[in-house]
Amino acid sequence: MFVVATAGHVDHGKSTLVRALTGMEPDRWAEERRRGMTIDLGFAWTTLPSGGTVAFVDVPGHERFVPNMLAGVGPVPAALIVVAADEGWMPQSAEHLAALDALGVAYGLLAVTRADLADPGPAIAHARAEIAATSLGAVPAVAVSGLTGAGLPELRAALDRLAAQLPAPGVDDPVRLWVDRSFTVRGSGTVVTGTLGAGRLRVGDELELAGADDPVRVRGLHSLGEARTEAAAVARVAVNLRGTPRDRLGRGDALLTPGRFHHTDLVDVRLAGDPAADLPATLTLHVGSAAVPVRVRPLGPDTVRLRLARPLPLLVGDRALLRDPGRHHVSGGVRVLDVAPPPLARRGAAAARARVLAELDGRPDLAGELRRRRLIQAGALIRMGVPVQDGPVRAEPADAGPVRDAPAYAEPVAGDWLADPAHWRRLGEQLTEEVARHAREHPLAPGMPVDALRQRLALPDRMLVEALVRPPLRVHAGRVAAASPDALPEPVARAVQRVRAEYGDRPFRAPEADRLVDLGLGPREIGAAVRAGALLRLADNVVLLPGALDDAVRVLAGLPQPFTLSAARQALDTTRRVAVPLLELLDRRGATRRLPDDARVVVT
Ligand SMILES: Nc1nc2c(ncn2[C@@H]2O[C@H](COP(=O)(O)OP(=O)(O)OP(=O)(O)O)[C@@H](O)[C@H]2O)c(=O)[nH]1
Ligand SMILES: [Mg+2]
Repeated sequence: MFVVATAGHVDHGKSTLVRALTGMEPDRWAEERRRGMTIDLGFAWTTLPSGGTVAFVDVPGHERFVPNMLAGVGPVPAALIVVAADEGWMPQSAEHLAALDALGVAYGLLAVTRADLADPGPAIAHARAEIAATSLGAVPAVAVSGLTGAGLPELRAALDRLAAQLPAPGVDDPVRLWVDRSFTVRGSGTVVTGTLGAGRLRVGDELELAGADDPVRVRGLHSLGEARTEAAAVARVAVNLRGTPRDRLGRGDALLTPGRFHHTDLVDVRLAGDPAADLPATLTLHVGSAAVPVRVRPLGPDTVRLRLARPLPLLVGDRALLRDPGRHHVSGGVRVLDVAPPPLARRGAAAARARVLAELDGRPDLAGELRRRRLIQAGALIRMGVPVQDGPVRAEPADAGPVRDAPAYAEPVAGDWLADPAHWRRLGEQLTEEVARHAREHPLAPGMPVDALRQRLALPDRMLVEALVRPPLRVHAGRVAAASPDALPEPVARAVQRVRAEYGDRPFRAPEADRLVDLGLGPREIGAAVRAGALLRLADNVVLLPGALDDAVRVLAGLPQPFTLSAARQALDTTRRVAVPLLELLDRRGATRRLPDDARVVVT
């Protein structure tokens, strides 16, 4: 299926043409039929000569109903522009065309209707010239009469050719279904309709609805009047929602694949074409089927910041339209550059931001996003419309070209955190410096707490601190410190050296308490040396050199088993002060076992 929206001045024969092509009535309301004028969107479809299906979104031409028209064309990438042969190009012909241009619609057809009333030649020439100057470019033109049926076969063939040109939809992309109608069906509840431009919907799916805490559930699906279990883009769909009251949603809301869209009320955008210098401070932003008042803050020559009156699920690269509802005037198209822009608090921030925006073109750019954001979770980027790994790239209008040279994949640095490589390197260096500075200022502390580092480096997650730690640094017990004893503060290292020199040949003699004081080894210094593996602590103020445990086991194994404390003390040539805690430590480590009579054996 492909979907085409009509466009054109009031009374130029859009609905008549749709009716003649499909045999269906696009004017759904009695009031429309009574007044002979379309007020709201109409929907109809037919089979083309190729066997394919075309669905029409028929829009009103009257200037009062331009917002309805925009809700219809917003999600639709192709247009059937209708001009009456006897009236020619008119104000809403121009406004509708400006809207299509602003939205970047690149596929279309011109139908000059009422060709039974006047020579269609001049209207065709004028309209084609106007259209050629827009995103639609040169379009095929067909002269028709909705009254006599002349030209309809040619128009059907032209619709088939148009369908063949349209880019294939991303059927695996996330769903963003802009609601254009909602109503209640007795016995079924709330039903919404829309044009599914990408992705697929299935009965039973859970979808996200902006502003709702709970997901909504698809209870039933219809497309072209028939019940389906699944509908894939492109399609007109009617979605029956389970347990969602009718007043919870309506035109301008969107049903979304959960977790794939960022709801934003602040976007930086580029104005298309030659932006008017005097853009009003408040305008209406039209995107998808939504129309939201916005405040406009100029940034660069063609870039502005928009503050939306309510958040919308927007993606980088989205096309939208700004309109001045008071003046019945399309101010122009915009392309979304950033859906999570930084606040502009500091002096000069707006100018700096304008320079950044000058470099952006609305094409998702992973490397650029990482450079600007430095550190971000992959999920957050995906919700902005920036793919973080190889995958289907969103269908782009013809002018957008291929996605620029950017790494198609970024390796997370921790969890799902992605980092700009240069920033990550700098953070690593900063961490090393912070740990060294901390060690200088607190020489006896067992390293710098991970949380203190997280704060110093302004990191959002402890996990990132731990991922930044590289040898010789290591994380131990919530602190980051050098792993090697070489990192001992100089006086402690010297004291340990003295202990080694004095006690190296009497490995089971521990320095007396007053000797430790002489050496400058207080409890904190001993703690630092023990953590660095330079000393072994048996009890308060009882330390040996590392390796003493293994040596002791060797000596004790040479004794007749079991052995007493006194035998051990003599064999080790030491005192009770050392022997008692030493044996207890060996017991705890399972190297010796204490028997009921207090004798011990070496466990082999
Ligand atoms: N003679 C002749 N009359 C036509 C033709 N197409 C439409 N009309 C008449 O023109 C009038 C307007 O036609 P619609 O189809 O309602 O026009 P529209 O563009 O849908 O109008 P809006 O939806 O209100 O913008 C009706 O009276 C139609 O009967 C045509 O090809 N030939
Ligand atoms: Mg109509």
